[in-house]
Amino acid sequence: MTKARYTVTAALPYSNGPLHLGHVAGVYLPADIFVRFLRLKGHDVAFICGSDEHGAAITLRAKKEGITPQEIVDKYHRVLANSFKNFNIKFDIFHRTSSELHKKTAQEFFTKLNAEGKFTQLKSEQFYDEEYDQFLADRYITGECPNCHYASAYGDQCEKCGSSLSPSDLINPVSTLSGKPPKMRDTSHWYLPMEKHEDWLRPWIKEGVLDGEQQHDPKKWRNQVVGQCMSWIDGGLKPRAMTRDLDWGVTVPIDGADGKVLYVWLDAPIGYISATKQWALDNNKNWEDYWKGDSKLVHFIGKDNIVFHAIIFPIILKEHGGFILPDNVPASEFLNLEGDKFSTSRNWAVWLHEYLERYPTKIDELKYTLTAIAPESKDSEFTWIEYQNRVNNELADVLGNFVNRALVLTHKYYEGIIPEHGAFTTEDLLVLDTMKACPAKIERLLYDYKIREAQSEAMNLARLGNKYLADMEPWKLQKTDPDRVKTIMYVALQITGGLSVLLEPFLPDTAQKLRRFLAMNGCDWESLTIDALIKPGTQINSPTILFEKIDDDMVQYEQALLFATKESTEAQTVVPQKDLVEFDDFTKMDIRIGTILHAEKVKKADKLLQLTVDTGVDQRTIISGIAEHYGPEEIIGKQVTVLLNLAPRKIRGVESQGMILMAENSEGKLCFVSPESAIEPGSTVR
Ligand code: B3M
Ligand code: ZN
Repeated sequence: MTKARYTVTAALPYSNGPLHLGHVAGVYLPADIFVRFLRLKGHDVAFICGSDEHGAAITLRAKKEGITPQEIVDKYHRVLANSFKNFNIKFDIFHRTSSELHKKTAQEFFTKLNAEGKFTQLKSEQFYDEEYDQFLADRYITGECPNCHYASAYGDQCEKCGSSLSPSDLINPVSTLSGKPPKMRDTSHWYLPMEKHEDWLRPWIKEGVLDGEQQHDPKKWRNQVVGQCMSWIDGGLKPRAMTRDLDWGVTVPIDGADGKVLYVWLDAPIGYISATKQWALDNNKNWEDYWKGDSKLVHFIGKDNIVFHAIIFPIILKEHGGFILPDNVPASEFLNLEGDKFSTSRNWAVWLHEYLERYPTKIDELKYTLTAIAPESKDSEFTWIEYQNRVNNELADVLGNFVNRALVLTHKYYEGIIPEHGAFTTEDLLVLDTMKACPAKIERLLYDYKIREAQSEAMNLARLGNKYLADMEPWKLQKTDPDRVKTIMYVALQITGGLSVLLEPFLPDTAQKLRRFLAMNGCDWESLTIDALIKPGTQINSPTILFEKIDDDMVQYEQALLFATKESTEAQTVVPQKDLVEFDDFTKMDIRIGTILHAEKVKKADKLLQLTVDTGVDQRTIISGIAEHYGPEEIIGKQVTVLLNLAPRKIRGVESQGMILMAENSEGKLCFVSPESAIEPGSTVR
């Protein structure tokens, strides 16, 4: 039977920043393990990735760093590609969505779908920055989150509570360009009428059935993936705009679409196809074999990308026609870090490229730990203590110790020549049989995307070997029964050979080292089931230490670094000082202490309270936007700071005569500025 062909993709990272361990544990490492395993099993695989170089994520970063979007994507494409290379994550290609081939491919998709009437063109109103003369992408608008009231939520998402938003949901939206409230303006876009696709999506996702044919095994899809898709579909799919008003991206290839680019979530997944095309060109392959033939398409992603890969992209592929749909979308949950979410903006992260700079030789140590704690079915957490424990107690004390004993004793007793064995005892046979059963067991787990469990199975063999040597104590027996020791060492060396194969997908550098020690050539997954994986009489090489222990200093250093960067970024969130003003300007403001006499909610305005304040000068009405922070009852009698001579303004039909001054922290929390102890109303503040 010929082996299935696979097209495996790993989410294209935005080319606007480096990778942190959360990305690695959730997407790139499991994908790499899966692909290495497939290759060992003899499957034909295309392993595809690249950088996602369009969208507002890029232009915003460019603005922040004060360079052009092109410079940003060039810079981070290099950083990303290097990190993958140095971490020994081996894509067949790491392509770019800014390439000409990609633009052409994405435009062809759009043109075909548009010509066939698969989009609907709709007019809508969209936020516009009049000062900058441009429409604002969702990310270019910030404001207060309607759910958790975080002050700096984005137009598409609140990073605090995680809810997805649209710009019009935000309270008091402002443009991140001018800092001013944006205006609504008419625009028109091409929409994908997703609601038309609910009927085939349901059975395809839930049962794996498409047009009456069994296409994939739904039991292999992770619960959270099916769950998230079904809740989207059950909530009713809506038309989604496939174009954007933005000056960075793949231009919409149609007359009358000036200033418009393809929506980044239309363009990016097509990037998998254009990357495959480029790889095929470079390697004398046929890209269509991997997208149109009988290949199994597998998308490794994080959970925030599920709907794009399991709903939107499949719709696009199906509408285009001729393409395969994903066989599986193994999405990960999130990895947390030392008790908190990874956060790029707060710099709460361990960056892969920095880890690799500091510990260029500790690659498999990190791979092992990240796979052992991989957030496969629920969120999980990385801590430096866990890393230390995994490396010291598992890699060094179990795997390293076992291999070292087996090899060192072979050199000591037999000058490095693998001995012949005598009759096997039940213990010997148990160990050998367990090893023979390993490939099938691990294989089943890997084909089911249970990568974490698969690694733990492979490590169990090292555990068994380590225990076997500890129980047999060949170092004691050597004086009394050297023949028996030959058999023990033979068994231990077979297990070492077995590990050099089983660990290959997970710890490729270590597995290769083991094979070098054992003078094995090649790595054959099926070889474990045969007797004598390595033949007696083989001369093996001297071992070196596999894993050095992680000392407390390293752990403390890393923890300190993490907490220090967090503190310094938190310090940066303080609003910078404004331009200087003259003293005369300041004295123009009449600021006094007043007492709140009465407070009530303003009808149909969630944020506003109407206050009556004794200012010492008079009793006046002030409308204040504090209703989400204080209830009317709790502030009556409170002494507050009031700007008295602010020109009166009508708010919700009521004239507000002044302003209550509030202190606001970086998260938008408001509190009163009040005198230390009671003071007469009208006292001036200077
Ligand atoms: N660039 C989004 C992300 O990093 C994204 C994935 C694209 S995959 C086609 O979350
Ligand atoms: Zn929120």
